[in-house]
Amino acid sequence: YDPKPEILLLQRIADPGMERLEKHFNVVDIWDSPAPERDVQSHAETARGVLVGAQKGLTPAQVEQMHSLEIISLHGVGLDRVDIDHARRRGLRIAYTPDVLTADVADMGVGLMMSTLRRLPQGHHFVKAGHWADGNQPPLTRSLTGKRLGILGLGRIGHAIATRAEAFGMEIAYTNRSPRKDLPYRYEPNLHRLAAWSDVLMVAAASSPGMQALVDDSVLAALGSEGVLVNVGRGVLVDENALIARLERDELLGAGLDVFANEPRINNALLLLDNVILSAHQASATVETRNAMAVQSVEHLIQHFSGAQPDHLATPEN
Ligand code: 8YV
Repeated sequence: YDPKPEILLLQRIADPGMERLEKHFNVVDIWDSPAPERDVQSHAETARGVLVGAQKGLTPAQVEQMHSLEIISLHGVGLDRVDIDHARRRGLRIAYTPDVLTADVADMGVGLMMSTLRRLPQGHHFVKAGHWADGNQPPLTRSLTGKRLGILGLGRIGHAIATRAEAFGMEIAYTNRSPRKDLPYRYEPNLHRLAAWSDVLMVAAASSPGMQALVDDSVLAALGSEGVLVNVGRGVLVDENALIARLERDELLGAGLDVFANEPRINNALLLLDNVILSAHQASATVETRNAMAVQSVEHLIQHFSGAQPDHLATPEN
């Protein structure tokens, strides 16, 4: 008899979290499994918790099979891998890690913005390829200072991006489900108008049903041929085919992307473009933040199974 609750692990987590997880639980690690569906099925009656990330989640049908399931602990902030309504109907708890990654994700947004405007990766390759030594100069790039930053989604991450952009002397406006009256930035309810105003459109929103391709071709057209798109939210928020078509025709200045419609097998057309900077969904991927996310996502499980309410619940309880 094993008194430790069984936890299905669908996400690789950093060592400090893994050690705690193994101490408190009977861990079934299926992150690397060649047949995760079969593994979920064979633990459907016994697993009382799952730990999931942005890469691998559970379908509602899988959740439905899991009769002992009590809690889904998400290693991350984006809830799009979990069907919240379905989980709520099932009476499941969903915990997530909203605060610990904010600064790093915001830094990545700013880093991609700067890399796109100043063409840092292209400059790096220029030097390494020996073009500078051969007497050439790379083309001039663009300033951040004085540029207009439009932020789609002024949540924790969007706000942290805004405070960083202020330090660069950028003008800031945003669109959001509702205005943030507590913040000094200009609210623009209309995404097209925001894009038309912006030099850089920064996608920092979470993805929820109905938000697919919110940044569509007409929004990209409004951003214009001097405009830059940065995405640290979710790939599905942008019409990626429209984005690629506009980048191919130089109808945008550039794009800095950490997230994609299909990860990790991204659209090959992106690999051929010189005006795009690609990052492998790395915004939260620092040692510091991944340690914190791992520990926090495990802590939520420990809290739940010791009869406490987890600190960060996606569906708050009274
Ligand atoms: C992680 C993320 O890469 O928090 C999110 O929503 O997408 C990222 O922080 C992911 O959750 C890793 O599991």
